[in-house]
Amino acid sequence: VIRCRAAVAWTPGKPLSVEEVEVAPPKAGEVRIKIVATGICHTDDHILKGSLPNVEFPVIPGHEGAGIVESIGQGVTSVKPGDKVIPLCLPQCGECSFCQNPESNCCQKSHFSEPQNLLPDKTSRFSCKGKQIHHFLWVSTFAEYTVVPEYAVAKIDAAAPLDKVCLFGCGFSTGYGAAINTAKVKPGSTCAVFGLGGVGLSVVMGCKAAGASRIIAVDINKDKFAKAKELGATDCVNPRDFKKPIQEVLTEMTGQGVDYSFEAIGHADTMIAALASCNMNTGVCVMVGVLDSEISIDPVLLLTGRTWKGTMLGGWKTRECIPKLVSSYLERKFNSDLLITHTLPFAKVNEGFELLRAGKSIRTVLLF
Ligand code: COD
Ligand code: ZN
Repeated sequence: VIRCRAAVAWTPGKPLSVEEVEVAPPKAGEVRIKIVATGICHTDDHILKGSLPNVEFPVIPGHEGAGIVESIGQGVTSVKPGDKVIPLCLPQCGECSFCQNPESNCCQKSHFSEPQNLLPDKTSRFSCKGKQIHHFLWVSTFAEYTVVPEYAVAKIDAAAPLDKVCLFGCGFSTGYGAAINTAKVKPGSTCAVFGLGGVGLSVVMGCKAAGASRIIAVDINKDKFAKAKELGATDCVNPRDFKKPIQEVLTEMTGQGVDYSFEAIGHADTMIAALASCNMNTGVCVMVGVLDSEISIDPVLLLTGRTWKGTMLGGWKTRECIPKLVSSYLERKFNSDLLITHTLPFAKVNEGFELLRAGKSIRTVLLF
């Protein structure tokens, strides 16, 4: 058993509490990882608020980390102690029908099929003050050591800087893949990206890499626009600057509406606006954000031919593709470092959340 620091969410609505926790050794088929760096994603804030379904308290959040294998359980063959890895909040078991389908990445061992609050044997490896602590999406990267199933670990290049590639555990991969894999943005096309956080700005990078000729970035916080332009946005629009609905503004700007729209905020109204912003016939709208409520839409929006899709971790088959993305990063095919605005010691995790809520950070990376 290892004793180390972790940030525990004891109940919804309270800040995280940095505690000493016990982390049990990995059982058969599991890997214990020393987390070196972890990003703060808005989804972690949803946990703290208690607004994410199927999460059980007390819990150790965090799902955007990178680290080094400390020890392995019986039967683990794909990684060994000392390997650099990214724990995967979307696993790739390799055996289910979705893993075997080349078109899909939503492994049936994902949290959506069965809550991942405990490891597959239905026990936790974490305890604190005599209490069992739950895992989050198995990965719980706000802990100095964490235990995950082997099929939720991606081995990456030994040269990868862990304080940078931790973003590939969620934000960068989700946004970049939403453009490249889910929307399959074509060269010369027009795109609109709603929400310029770490995820939305990664969508902007994906649209640019795919050769989009116009990328319209939409946010109510104009302080996000400079970074969006740096990453490839050609126009920046603040919905609050207009009286008419943003979908009308975008339709006027583009004639018929954009070819591809993306929602990376997680609100019902912006999801409908994003859908209505892509052109009525061949337009494709990708939902990246998780909803805070249900939505109802006019079916005519789809009847005319629009496509409305969602994406899980950008459509990447995680164990296979995340290491390749890391290699592309090392070859400087894109610069995801630009998303990191703050780096803080782990003890300042709550300060990191304050920066996110205040709209002052894109990604804060916490270092153990
Ligand atoms: N109109 C325009 N922009 C808005 C509005 C609005 N009404 N409201 C908020 N925004 C902007 C904010 O100013 C901010 O710039 C941006 O939206 C949101 O950015 P962040 O930094 O708060 O959030 P991210 O990028 O870390 O995460 C956004 C998600 C939508 C991905 C996240 O909240 C979410 O829903 N995650 C679950 C879905 C998912 O795919 N998860 C993958 C694993 S996490
Ligand atoms: Zn995330």
